[in-house]
Amino acid sequence: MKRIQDARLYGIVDLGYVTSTNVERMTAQLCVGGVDVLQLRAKKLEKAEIEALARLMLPITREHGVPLVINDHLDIAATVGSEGVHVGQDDDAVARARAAVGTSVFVGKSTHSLTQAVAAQAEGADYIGFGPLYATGTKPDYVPIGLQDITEVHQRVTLPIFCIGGVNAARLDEIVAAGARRVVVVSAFLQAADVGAEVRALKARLP
Ligand code: TZP
Ligand code: MG
Repeated sequence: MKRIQDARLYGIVDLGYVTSTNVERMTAQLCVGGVDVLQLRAKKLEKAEIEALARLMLPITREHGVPLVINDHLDIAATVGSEGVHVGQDDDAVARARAAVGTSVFVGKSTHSLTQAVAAQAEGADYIGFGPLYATGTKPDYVPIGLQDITEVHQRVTLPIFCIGGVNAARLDEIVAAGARRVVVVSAFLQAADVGAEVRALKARLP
């Protein structure tokens, strides 16, 4: 199993872009393409359906040695035995997440500023998301933070930092030039004509 500490490219199966019927196929394509970690994110689905999707994904992600992260739902992560769980600023605290899923499961936290990033590290998160860098339809209500804090967040936070929000092939060079080492890509992968090829190509360009 790949370690979150070594992960550079983070994919998300977001049910805003993928239908339930296509989750298995999309999971396989993202894994074969080369994501290092994969999240299940389903803001509008019932819990039972999210749990069922997680159970569909797990054999595929495991076959590829890719850790599966459940977004928001600590109980689902604990029940299905995913490798990771992810919480946002308005979700459960990291300590609560860890208590729910146990010490072998890594806990990620979304951050939207330098202050939140430093706080997430102090709170005991295992990695952070940092963004949205750009305006994105995947998280439409959030104000983009731009690229200017990427260098400083890497100076102040020693955890793995995954830059997120509007990341795509066209923007990758400027994101990397701004100091990013790890990225999350959602819609640019899920909407690609050839998902596997898109993942492979973007990964090859991460320094
Ligand atoms: N958190 C901050 S931005 C974002 C999340 C979940 C969405 C990123 O999606 P995309 O499509 O890669 O912009
Ligand atoms: Mg959340």
